[in-house]
Amino acid sequence: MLGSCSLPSSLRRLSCELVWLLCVLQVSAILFFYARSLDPPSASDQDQQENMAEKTQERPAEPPRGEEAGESGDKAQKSGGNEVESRDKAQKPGEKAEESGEKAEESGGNEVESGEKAQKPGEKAEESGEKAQKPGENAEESGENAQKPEEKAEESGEKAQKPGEKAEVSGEKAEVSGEKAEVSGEKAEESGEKAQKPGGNEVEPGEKKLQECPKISPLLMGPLRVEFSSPVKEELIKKENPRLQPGGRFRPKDCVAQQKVAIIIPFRNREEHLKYWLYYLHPILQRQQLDYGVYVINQDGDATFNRAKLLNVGYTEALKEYDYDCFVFSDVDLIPMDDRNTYRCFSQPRHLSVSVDKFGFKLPYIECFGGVSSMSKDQFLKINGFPNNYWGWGGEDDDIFNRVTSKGMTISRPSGEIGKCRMIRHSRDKKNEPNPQRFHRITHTKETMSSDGISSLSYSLVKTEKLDLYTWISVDLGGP
Ligand code: UDH
Ligand code: MN
Repeated sequence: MLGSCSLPSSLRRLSCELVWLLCVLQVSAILFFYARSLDPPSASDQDQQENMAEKTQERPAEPPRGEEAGESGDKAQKSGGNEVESRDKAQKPGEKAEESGEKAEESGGNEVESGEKAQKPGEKAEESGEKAQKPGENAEESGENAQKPEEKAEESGEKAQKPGEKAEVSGEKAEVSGEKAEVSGEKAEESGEKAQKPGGNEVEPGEKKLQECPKISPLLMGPLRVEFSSPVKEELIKKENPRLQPGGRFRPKDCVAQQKVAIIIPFRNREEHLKYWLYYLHPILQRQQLDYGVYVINQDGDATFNRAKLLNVGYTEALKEYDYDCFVFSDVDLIPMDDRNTYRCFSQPRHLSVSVDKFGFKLPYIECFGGVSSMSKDQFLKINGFPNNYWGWGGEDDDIFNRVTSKGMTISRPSGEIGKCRMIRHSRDKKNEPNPQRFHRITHTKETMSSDGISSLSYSLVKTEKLDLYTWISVDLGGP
């Protein structure tokens, strides 16, 4: 046995008890630590971990680069209260869009995009589901930095900001090499108009003699953002176009414009559309370095609408005011999406609204000449202007097409890319129902065009007014 057992019995008992006590303590200690290792984490540990997890989840995502300076959140909202993606920046109408490397092109004739569907003249394609967007940004005065026109507009999911918000500008200088292609080969095709000489060649002593503006404006920007979700106020348009003269007139201050362009808008009861048109077009036309005036030709009264006759009136009235050599005829609801689509005249009558969103950005049919078109004075007179007897919707544009081709001219068009436009969504206007006679009439253009046109135009002028942003001409056209 053990040596301790040889001690006196009291001592022996004591030492045995101590050994026993130690054993008990040791076992309890082992049991304690073992039990602890099996326990779930304490409440405090768990809280800590969950809080950590929550914090990680709740932590707001990092704002996209560049937004810290107040661009995200509530600022990134339409004036109508609809949210826009906070990372998207506002753009001025005519401001930079994303780069695509696409080159400007000039189709130079009747060429259209591949894949387009031919349709009968007189019929129009159905709407394709136009994407509403908000007005772009502040108009830009000519002379500001612009960007490469080769840059392509962001097409999908593109958002803008409410009118008046600052746009992101890439800082690149305007460079229009992309447009060279658009007008290449057109030198000989030019409408032959002589450049307007500054002050009729008279230069005051000390006055700087102005050079002719370059063939391609260095101020062009290329693809633009265009959208119509926030209404535009006239005051804003005025503020953003401080260089406009009464009547919506403008001429470049640093050079003599290549062409004097009257822009004619057929109109009745489309005030909201007109504001968008002015908002987007004035800055574009100024960047295009045109000597231009805007004429809104209002059909007074409630007789059936007559678009072509209004255009004839516009031609006549504009010429009473200034020696225009080019006429652009534009629906009030069509906005170009690229400022390289120059609102000027070419060697052949030009169709400018080549690819409209409403028609899936395709030319609805090859003979299409509606929407926005341009003609020099000579071209217009050659076809005896437009027909006066198309009352109601449709057919008049096809008649004009027939007039052009019957006189041996062709239709010039920008490329499908440069010719992109948006149409403001609208329903059919009262007193502009489809004209049932249109199919018949367009088969007789050749016979009727010499007697029906600018030569036979008659109307009564109701009012002419030079407003800040346009010249308002209200006329009574009579009726069918
Ligand atoms: N216009 C007016 N007021 C009118 C009618 C026409 O100002 O009451 C002018 C305006 O410039 C317009 C142009 O004439 O842009 C051409 O008319 P439109 O816009 O009615 O022609 P569009 O080819 O016709 O757009 C589409 C008919 C509506 C179909 C709606 C189906 N969803
Ligand atoms: Mn329309």
